Amino acid sequence: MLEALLWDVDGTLAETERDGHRVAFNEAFAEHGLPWRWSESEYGRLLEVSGGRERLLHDLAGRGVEEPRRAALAASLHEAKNRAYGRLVAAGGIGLRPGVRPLLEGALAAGLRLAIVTTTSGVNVAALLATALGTNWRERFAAVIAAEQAPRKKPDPEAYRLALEALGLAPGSTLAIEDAPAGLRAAASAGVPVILQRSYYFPEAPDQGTLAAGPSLGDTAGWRAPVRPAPGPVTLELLRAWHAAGAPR
Ligand code: XBP
Repeated sequence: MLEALLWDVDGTLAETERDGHRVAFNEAFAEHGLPWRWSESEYGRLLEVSGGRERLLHDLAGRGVEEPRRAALAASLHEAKNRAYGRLVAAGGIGLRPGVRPLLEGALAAGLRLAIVTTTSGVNVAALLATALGTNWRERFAAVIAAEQAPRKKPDPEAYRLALEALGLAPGSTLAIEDAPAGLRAAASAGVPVILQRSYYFPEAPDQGTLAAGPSLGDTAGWRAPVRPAPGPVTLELLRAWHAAGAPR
């Protein structure tokens, strides 16, 4: 029986990367007097590295920035990026993706529990959700596992294992909603069944092993799923049916 929904954040709850984190990284570069900026396509390639600080370290290494300056610069840039991201989302720049809010509300009304399972810093999760759901956003979630709780980032399953532990649930009673290959791998390694909602940067993430995969929770069109959906948004009833039907492919 389905008892909890485990939500990835970036790309899944909201399209935060291109117009959120990327723009904020570029503001941080400008603030530090650095001449380079990450283009949309370059940032897409950099998303193969999970975690904003790790992404910076990777990029700085490629630009020949040596240790110990590399680590100090990455830390300072990451702090500046998170401040810029906070300002950007507080200004209402990034909303929840279609279909997400009704699913969150429907799940809570039906007595399911919600968890956040992300490799993003907690401060960024809080900034996004306080704007999208209100300052009492935290009350909706039985567990919030972010970068501080799970330093081994996706595709490592640590964040999912910690979420299951916090909820006291077996993986089979939960369902992860993810968008990126690293997230799919993290959930699968923890034994958590996954729904793949495709995102701007991962339109072609391989869907092997997922219960269902499609473009948007806001519309069942284009979904590959074990139970044929009626037209309209992806509902909690549908998620329950997919979960019940679901031996992963
Ligand atoms: C997405 C990430 C994050 C964000 C930036 O995580 O990899 O690194 O791009 O956030 P998820 P930070 O898909 O698990 O939500 O700078 O806070 O790392």
